Amino acid sequence: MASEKTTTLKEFKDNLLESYRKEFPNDEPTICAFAPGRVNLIGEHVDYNDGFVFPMAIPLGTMIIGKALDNSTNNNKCYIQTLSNDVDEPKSIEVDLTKEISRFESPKWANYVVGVLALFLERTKPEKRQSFRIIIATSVPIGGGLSSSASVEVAMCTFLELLYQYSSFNFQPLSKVNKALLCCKAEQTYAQVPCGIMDQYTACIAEADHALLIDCRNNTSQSIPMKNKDVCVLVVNSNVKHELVAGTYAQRVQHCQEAANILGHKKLREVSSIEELEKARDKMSSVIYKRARHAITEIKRTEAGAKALINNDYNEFGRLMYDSHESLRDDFEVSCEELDQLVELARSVDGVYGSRMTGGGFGGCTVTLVKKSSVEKCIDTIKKGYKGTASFYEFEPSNGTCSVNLKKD
Ligand code: GAF
Repeated sequence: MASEKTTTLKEFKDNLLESYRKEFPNDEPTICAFAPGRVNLIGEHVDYNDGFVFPMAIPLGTMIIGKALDNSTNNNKCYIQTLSNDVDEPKSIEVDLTKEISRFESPKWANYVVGVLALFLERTKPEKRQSFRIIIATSVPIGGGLSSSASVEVAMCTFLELLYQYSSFNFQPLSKVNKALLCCKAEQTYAQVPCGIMDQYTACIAEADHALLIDCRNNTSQSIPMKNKDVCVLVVNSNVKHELVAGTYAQRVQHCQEAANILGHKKLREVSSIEELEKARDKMSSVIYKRARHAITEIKRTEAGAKALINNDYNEFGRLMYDSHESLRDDFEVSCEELDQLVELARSVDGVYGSRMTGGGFGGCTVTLVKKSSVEKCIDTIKKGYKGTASFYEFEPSNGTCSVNLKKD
């Protein structure tokens, strides 16, 4: 098989349970929480412009296993450990629940977890704070543009919901949308990435066999069936991570806001048409103009893409994917040589409907819509032509976050 094998949730849970038991013998965990990563089919860099995005959850994600601890014997401490091999910083941290929970300078991964913990406590105001121990594992490639960070945040929030359901009588669960908003805020404030809502929303709300058309202006969505046994969503990881990412993302957010301000709108979503931008072209620098042109056209492409998929018009959807890639490459300038090469190689194969970079950019993955019968050919062509070493995933649209009471399991 040319694509990577995806472990089932059961295998993932069994492996993590084994690691937990090795680390903490005779101390059985009680809660298991999972949240998926996502692949965005179209609608890139428009969530923070209040636009439409069209992602689906993938069967890779983050799993957290753990248990409540006795507050008094543990001095109100929480013990948090990651099993990720991708982090070269310390793999465990402690949090004191009697103190204010502030962000970590290091390890960086800790902020995705403690950010959610801090905001969860602030939002739900439980009658008492509960100590716990957790270990975290993720199957989403880090820095691959498949939203590993949101999967950690949402898995953490799901873990906390179950922890507090068990330990507090008055605990009021969060709505799915509020949960996504909380996790998004944790990323913005603790990890300090000014991201939009797409990744956390998908991890909370996605449904198996459906893609999600999310309207990021009012945080509502429509699940669109995406099960066709003849069509495959092929995700190709370029396995490159360029250094540029963090600062450049924030800069793109700022460029879009600048354009919206010049046009007299709160967000670029409010721009009625590309003509409105053209009329104001001499009021902005060419860079700001190009950023705005990407966002405005990408929002329209995403709405059109969802319609095409509803009509099973894969040719039209594929055409929009190529346009999206070109706009991200030329106007938004977030692609890179490797991603461009992957898209062009896919494009050369008969049976490929469309292909584009997916996620924040500067490395990471492409997403390709391809006839099932042409998948092997597509993988082969990329393997032969790509200048690096790529990994391949065939993804089915998956469910959002879930949790299990391990005691009942
Ligand atoms: C990252 C962000 F977290 C998302 O909010 C989104 O902006 C995406 O990049 C680009 O579409 O995943």
